Amino acid sequence: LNVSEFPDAFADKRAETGIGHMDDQNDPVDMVLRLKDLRKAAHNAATFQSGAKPGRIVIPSEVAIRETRQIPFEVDPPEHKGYRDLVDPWFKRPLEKNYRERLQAIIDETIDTALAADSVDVVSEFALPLQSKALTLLLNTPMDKAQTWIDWGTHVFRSEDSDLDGDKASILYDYIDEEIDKAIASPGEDLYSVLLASEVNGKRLTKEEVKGVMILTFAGGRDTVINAVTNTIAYFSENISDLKRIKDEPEIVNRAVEELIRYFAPLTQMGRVATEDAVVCEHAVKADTRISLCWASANRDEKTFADANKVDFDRKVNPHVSFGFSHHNCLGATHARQILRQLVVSLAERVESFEALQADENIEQLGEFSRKVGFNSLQMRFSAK
Ligand code: HEM
Ligand code: EMZ
Repeated sequence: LNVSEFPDAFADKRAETGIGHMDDQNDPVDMVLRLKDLRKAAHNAATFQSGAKPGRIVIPSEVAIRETRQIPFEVDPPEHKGYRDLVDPWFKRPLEKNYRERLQAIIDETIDTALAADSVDVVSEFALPLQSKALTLLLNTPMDKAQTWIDWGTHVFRSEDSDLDGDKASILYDYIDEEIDKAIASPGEDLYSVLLASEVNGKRLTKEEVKGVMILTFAGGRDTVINAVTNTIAYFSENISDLKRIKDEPEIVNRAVEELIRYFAPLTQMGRVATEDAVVCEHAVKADTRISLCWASANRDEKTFADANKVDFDRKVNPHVSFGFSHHNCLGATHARQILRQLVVSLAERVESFEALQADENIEQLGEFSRKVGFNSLQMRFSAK
């Protein structure tokens, strides 16, 4: 088994033309593959908008299964700022001591379970429960809510047999509607209640807007975190000396986590819709067609990242775009980073080795490209120190 390698699917096209192409539900996508072009396009929200029809900037497009606009993700500047300023402080809470302590308890318990078992599926028995339990901290809801979310599986809009699962989406929408109604009936200290009591530009958020923030919080932070956690364990299983190094030099953990996130790029790409005829990397883009910002490709751009296919914890400059770039950079990054940092340190302290027993890779088919983004399942034996 080789589980620790995540090849660069875009190298040739990035060098040749800088633009890839894929078809998606009769709404094709021109993929921006070079870091410099990606940054320029991400900055230019007037020409490359996020606030198109809800679901359209996601690839695969969710237009067929979603009407609610995700906030602040599908809102452009200048309106974006009001929403972003509202939620920013809430999403910084993972830096607080109390939050970190409660997160540590969740991580400890997850590692205990893995060490006690003969083997575990890292996706469904490690990363998924860890992500779901950690999300109760971010939402400030009771821990017992996590079981419901675990039962939904790894993606709220996708299932093993379908990239767009409308039935699954309805379960999420109905759940959020119910939780919003409960928060209206008896407000608490949770994210639903806080949003319901908030104003943006002097106006109370509507129920639909609150729903838009909550859908995004459930969807955006799910398979991304699950892939990041699973891939981290896959990486260390075949590079155990790197984990031993963290034990000896825990001060490098932040750099190590950034490098792992660069390498994995858990979200491959995100779309934008051209508001006018435009040019990207000498390529004509017609008004009302889609481009994508391909984070995964830009992270391997040799012009910025020497030896880009190598995981190097000593990489000094690491301007990766795994968490996006410009206005819409990831709101959940503080939470995701905190999970990964504490997880890596804890694994370094407690785990002697990992043995991969069986792997089913999750390969995305993106037109001319296929990219390994993570695993559908990964059976592993954890051995204690
Ligand atoms: C935005 C990646 C975890 C919530 C983004 C963007 C990327 C990204 C690339 C930019 C999208 C764009 O420009 O259109 C990731 C990765 C994660 C992760 C790789 C894990 C390793 C999370 C978590 C949450 C979250 C845990 C919350 C629970 C969001 C939100 C936005 C966002 C709300 C939109 C921000 C805005 O529009 O201003 N994420 N994400 N993400 N992410 Fe994450
Ligand atoms: C959307 C997206 C957010 C989308 C920043 O990314 O994540 C995807 O996994 C979801 O399917 O709806 O939330």
